[in-house]
Amino acid sequence: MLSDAFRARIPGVRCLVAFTGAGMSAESGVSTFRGEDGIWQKFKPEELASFDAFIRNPSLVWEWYAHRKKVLSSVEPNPGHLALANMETLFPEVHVITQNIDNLHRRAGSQRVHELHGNLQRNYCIDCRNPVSNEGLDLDAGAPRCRQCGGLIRPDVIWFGELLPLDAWDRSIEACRRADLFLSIGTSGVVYPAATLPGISRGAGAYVVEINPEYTALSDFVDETILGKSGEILPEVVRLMKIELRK
Ligand code: BV8
Ligand code: ZN
Repeated sequence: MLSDAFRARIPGVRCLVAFTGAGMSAESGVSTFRGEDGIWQKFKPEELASFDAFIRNPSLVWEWYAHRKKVLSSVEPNPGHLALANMETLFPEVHVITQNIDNLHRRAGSQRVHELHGNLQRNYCIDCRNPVSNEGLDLDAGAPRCRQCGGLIRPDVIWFGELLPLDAWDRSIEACRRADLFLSIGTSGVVYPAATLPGISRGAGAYVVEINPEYTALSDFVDETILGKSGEILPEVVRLMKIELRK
């Protein structure tokens, strides 16, 4: 499963970065975006995941996010999430940089999680920015209004055309530059600027390994691709890492 080059790197790893996308949560039952069953098959991203779409049709956008929030309350972290959390016991510094908004890395126990595209557990008022948790919302009552000022409440996620959270982005860039090993897991690598991270880390000297059942837009720019499902591959990678570290 692991190449000699990958095995050779493991003993010297001080900083490991795991960069994850929707495929990481596929085995938890959270659908991806661009696969054959992906949610973008039914909708176009611009139609839903943008501020303009939200202002044009708040109840349609809320219907989509309310559905995804309900899905998230019924899913669990899968063995891939748990394996990444376990890696924190093997190396001095492990960062999870995720494009996902499903909160599953935190629920799996990962401590250093950088959320580039926000988190579906959080919402805020577009006028007074009053934060509102999911518990404070009736997910079946259309687009909710702020109790303080009556403004529209939106999910705390980064839509197309919106800037990524600067602190999460800065910390991610810093971790990528320090990484000895960079795992790109379950992402098609088509959304920017997140998709620039593997190249930045490789340019700074990291060994970059992609884990995905198929080749992606990133495959030509990584050191190796392990074809398979992250929920199956990652526990095996942790088992082999432990053997290499005991030698
Ligand atoms: C930005 C949150 C600066 C919401 C998401 C014009 C104007 C402005 C910007 C742009 C523009 N043109 C292009 C851009 C940049 C744009 C962009 O990249 N567009 C792309 C589509 C071309 N980016 C932005 O707008 C970003 N902001 O640039 O700001 C700026 C600002 C103003 C003006 C100029 C510049 C913001 C991007 C963030 C968008 N928000 N999500 C929500 O979720 O509802 S993006 C969305 O895509 C998710 O976050 C998702 O994570 C992300 C990436 O997708 P993936 O995670 O890779 O998922 P995907 O389904 O594609 O792939 C799944 C993979 O898993 C597959 O490879 C599959 O094989 C694999 N898989 C399946 N099963 C498994 C598996 N792998 C492992 N195990 C399995 N079991
Ligand atoms: Zn308000």
